[in-house]
Amino acid sequence: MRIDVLTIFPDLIRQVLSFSIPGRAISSGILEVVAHDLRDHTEDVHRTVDDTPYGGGAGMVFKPEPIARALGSIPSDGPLEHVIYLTPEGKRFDQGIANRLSTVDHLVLLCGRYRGIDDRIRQKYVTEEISVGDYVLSGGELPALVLIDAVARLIPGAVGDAESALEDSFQDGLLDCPWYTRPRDFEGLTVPDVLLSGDHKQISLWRKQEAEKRTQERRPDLLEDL
Ligand code: JDQ
Repeated sequence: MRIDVLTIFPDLIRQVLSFSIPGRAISSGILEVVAHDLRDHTEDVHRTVDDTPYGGGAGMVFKPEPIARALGSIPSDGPLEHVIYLTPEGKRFDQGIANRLSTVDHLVLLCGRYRGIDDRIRQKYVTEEISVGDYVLSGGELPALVLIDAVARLIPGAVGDAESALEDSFQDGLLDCPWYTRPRDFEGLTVPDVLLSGDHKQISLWRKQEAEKRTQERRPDLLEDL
């Protein structure tokens, strides 16, 4: 899978993605992330990417031309099919969207700043708008990294067998069960006996029950359309 990221902070994207599961997916060649600096697609000496909004108001808006030129520089056989704009106005990101995007060959992620981008870029080039949650961040880079992390770990081979993404409770729509490691007694709190029993059928039944109990208590909304 290839992911192109359009941003004024390409080094932020590259540095974060050098770590952990996305970093390994990139090193092993199953994921390629290309971060493009929108300033490289400007034509003035000041490398200006933003301008004041028509109609007035505080803040700046990303000019359309550098974005259109950056999109045009991305190698592709046909038109770009998955150009995603990260924005609080988008569809809320969830595991279902991550699963769908992980099956796609090529993604383009567009990161705005300030008040966002000129709306004509959305109208002409953006195919999907995604929000990572109902709070306002200062730009699209952290949302893009959230999306890349969630998608990268779903690519076959990105996560070791031990931590297989298929084992994630979220894959079956539930919150996770409690987990324990050594020591058996930590500050007077002990590990549930069933986990020490060696009875794998009982252990997996207990984990399923705990996951259901937690989901019922904390996120009953997740159980609604199960
Ligand atoms: C941008 C901003 C006020 C946007 C500029 C570009 N889920 C999510 N939260 N915040 C974002 C996404 C996000 C994404 C891109 C962004 C915020 N801003 C700041 C400020 C209104 C709209």
